[in-house]
Amino acid sequence: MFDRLKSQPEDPILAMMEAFRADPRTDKIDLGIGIYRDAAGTTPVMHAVKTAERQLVESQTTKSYTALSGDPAFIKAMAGLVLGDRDMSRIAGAATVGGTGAIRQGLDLVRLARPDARVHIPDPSWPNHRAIIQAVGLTCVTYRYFDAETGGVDIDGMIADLSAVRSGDVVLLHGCCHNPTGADPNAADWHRIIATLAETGATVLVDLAYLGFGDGLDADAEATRQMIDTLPEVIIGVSCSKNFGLYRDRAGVVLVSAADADQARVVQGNLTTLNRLAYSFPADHGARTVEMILNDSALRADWSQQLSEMRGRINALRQALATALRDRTGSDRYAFLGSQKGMFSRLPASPDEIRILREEHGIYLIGDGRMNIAGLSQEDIPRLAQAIATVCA
Ligand code: PLP
Ligand code: TYF
Repeated sequence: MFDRLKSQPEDPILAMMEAFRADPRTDKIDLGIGIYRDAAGTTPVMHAVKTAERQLVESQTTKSYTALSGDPAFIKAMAGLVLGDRDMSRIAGAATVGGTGAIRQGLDLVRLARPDARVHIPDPSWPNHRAIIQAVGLTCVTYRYFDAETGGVDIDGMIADLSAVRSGDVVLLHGCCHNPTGADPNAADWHRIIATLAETGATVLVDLAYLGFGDGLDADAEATRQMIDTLPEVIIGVSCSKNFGLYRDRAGVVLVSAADADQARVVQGNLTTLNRLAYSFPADHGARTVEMILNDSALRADWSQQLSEMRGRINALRQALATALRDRTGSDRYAFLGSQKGMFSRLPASPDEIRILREEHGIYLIGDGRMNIAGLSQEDIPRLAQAIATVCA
């Protein structure tokens, strides 16, 4: 049996995490995997999470199974967080194993409905998107997205490619804080994107893994909300890993906006079945912690405040790095770092330059030049800027 197995390719991001761990240098800088770090270099358990977990330990009387689609109060609270006070009658939802589980269940739902669907992802995208699309047996194609010259979105190229999408296909969009480039469409761009999608009849899959890391919770949900208001079918994969700092507890939700309430009921049954086939009941601890925070005004305010401090730290690091690079290079070629959104930016560096940064300077980026800005400390910035100015042509 197992002699028939082929070795699997590594995830480039997780491979870089292992390489960093194995490096004995004490002054190494990890800008690889997308994990938020505070000024002390730690990934904190958020205050509201600690408080909610304490309350949960004290008050929980049973650990008996929840429902196949997870705790309904969690799904409702997450739907409220993402969609605001919209009518939920045509929304189906299921708790999942993190945002990855949400993307997986969303794509499996597509496979059940349209096994011949093509899924269009941005070029570039999170590597797991293509891997999961292919694993469920769907066809993966890319649309133009990033303009490496400006560090922004190639909106004309993107619109041209999306115009050619067929009805019955799926278009995957990063709802905010694009991974790996940090380049997000602006409000006018979103307007064009949504109008184009409305004409194609495609189903949209929104990946929301960084809600609250760009401009704020409501601002980051705005494009997704407009899609819900305009398009008949939208799938949303939401992760609680980054914005609640719950990474290993694996909390996430898949929300589906269907054409009407009857269709939403059928979708709900399919999501429930997909959970049963994959793992029966989804994990509850992280989901319940999130639900307790969102439904308690004091905990929610505390969480939202800490999230805005995290966002503020990332933005301050962006400004400081852009300024340090302007000073050292005497040019504005790195100004894009200051205006991009979320944790990531992509350095326009060759594979060789990225290797030199790693081998000679102990600075770990992903091979495509992606940097996790949230992995930096203010003290790292002069050394990082000097290294980039020295190594990159
Ligand atoms: N989608 C994107 C774009 C991501 O960067 C990530 C990574 O965290 C995920 C989905 C999945 O997140 P999770 O860790 O919750 O599975
Ligand atoms: O892009 C990142 O770094 C995060 C973490 O298979 C991650 O999204 C990376 C790879 C992966 C799962 C999570």
